[in-house]
Amino acid sequence: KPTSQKVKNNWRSRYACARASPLVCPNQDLAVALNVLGRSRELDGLFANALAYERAVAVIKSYPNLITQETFKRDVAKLPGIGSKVHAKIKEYLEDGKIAETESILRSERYQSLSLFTTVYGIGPSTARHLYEIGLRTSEDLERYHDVAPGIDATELEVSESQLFTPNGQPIPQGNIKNDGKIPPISVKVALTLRKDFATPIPRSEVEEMHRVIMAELAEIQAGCTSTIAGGYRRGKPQSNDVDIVITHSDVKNGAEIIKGLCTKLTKRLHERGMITHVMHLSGFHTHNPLRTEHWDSLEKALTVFRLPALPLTPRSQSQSQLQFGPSAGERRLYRRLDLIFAPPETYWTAVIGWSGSRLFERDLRLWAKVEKGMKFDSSGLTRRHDSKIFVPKSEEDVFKILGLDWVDPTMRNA
Ligand code: DGT
Ligand code: MG
Repeated sequence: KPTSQKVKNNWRSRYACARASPLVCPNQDLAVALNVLGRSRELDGLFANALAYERAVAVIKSYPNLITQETFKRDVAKLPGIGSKVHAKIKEYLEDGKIAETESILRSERYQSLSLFTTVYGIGPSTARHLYEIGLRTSEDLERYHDVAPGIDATELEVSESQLFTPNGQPIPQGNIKNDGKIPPISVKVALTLRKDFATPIPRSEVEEMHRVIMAELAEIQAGCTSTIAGGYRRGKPQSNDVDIVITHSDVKNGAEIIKGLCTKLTKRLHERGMITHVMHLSGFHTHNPLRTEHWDSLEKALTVFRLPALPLTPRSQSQSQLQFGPSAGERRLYRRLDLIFAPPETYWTAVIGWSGSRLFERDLRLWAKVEKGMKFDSSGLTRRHDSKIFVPKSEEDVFKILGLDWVDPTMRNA
């Protein structure tokens, strides 16, 4: 990264993409307390409300000083995104050291149940509310309702794994969640089975190991590919919920042609190796996915379930794994959510930015491009609106330059 381009401390901007947002900010406790309010609005389906809180939290995350009565009045109260409701909550926090509504939400059975239900892949806020309304509260209730064994977990998959495989990269619908007849990308039974694995955060070392293994497999099918681990990992999160890898080809001239169909080929290969066990989406076709309704780009991608092979039982690996704190030889590896995104060289950098997040940073990048620059930004490219002129950025820095934004390091995109 060029050190010459320093981040301008533009914390007053209304756009998250023009501010520096560290992973942990000087007002972290306040941000966390306000975030609970936003999350509860989201679980209640009040998305405009939730977004308002999300914006306010992001504004606070970029504020570089400790918020006190004085700095609140002087700076924070005047910032865009701090409306009257949030204003009152911050005031309360400064006076009492806590927000009463946050405390009561965290204690409430409804919030706890809805939060729990949405940890199951494919269950969004509206299905979660339905399950709550018909009387479900705990994970045991959820298991009983879906007729699966109490305490079911991923070890269940070991025996029946062969039938879960997805030949031709096609997802096999394994059942049906009773939410308006929509077929989930993976059955509720499988999702329940994977719930605990998915809820276990992925340490950076495992993200890197997955990336290594995947790129080695890709090199067997196609030489010359390059990649970036995007997502929360790139923003410096010590642990991630899933792994997002953006891939292109180093041949700038023929890369677009070379990567065509490569996503499907790689997915199949990883599937044959036993590493990809489920596919929720593969470029070319969409399965219904209630969690990703917002914004789709036109890149080839595979949204999958992935598992590293168990470490071999050799004396060498045993002594190695005693040294490293990782999994020991023969131990079950956890199932992980893996997204593979293929971009032609021309749109590689917009894809990398588009998949690095955070969600709000991306949202404001699109808004900034549209409102301030008359451009259209998304992971699959950068165009000028009035004449559809296509920009071809040569680097990540170039994207910021074209958009007229100061450089924001990925680790400062945690809006
Ligand atoms: P986490 O939860 O630790 O995985 O944290 P993130 O920030 O990696 O969250 P994730 O993986 O859901 O998303 C990473 C970024 O990728 C997000 O800021 C926006 C982008 N993204 C995710 N899903 C989609 C999608 O379906 N379409 C497009 N265009 N972008 C997406
Ligand atoms: Mg991610």
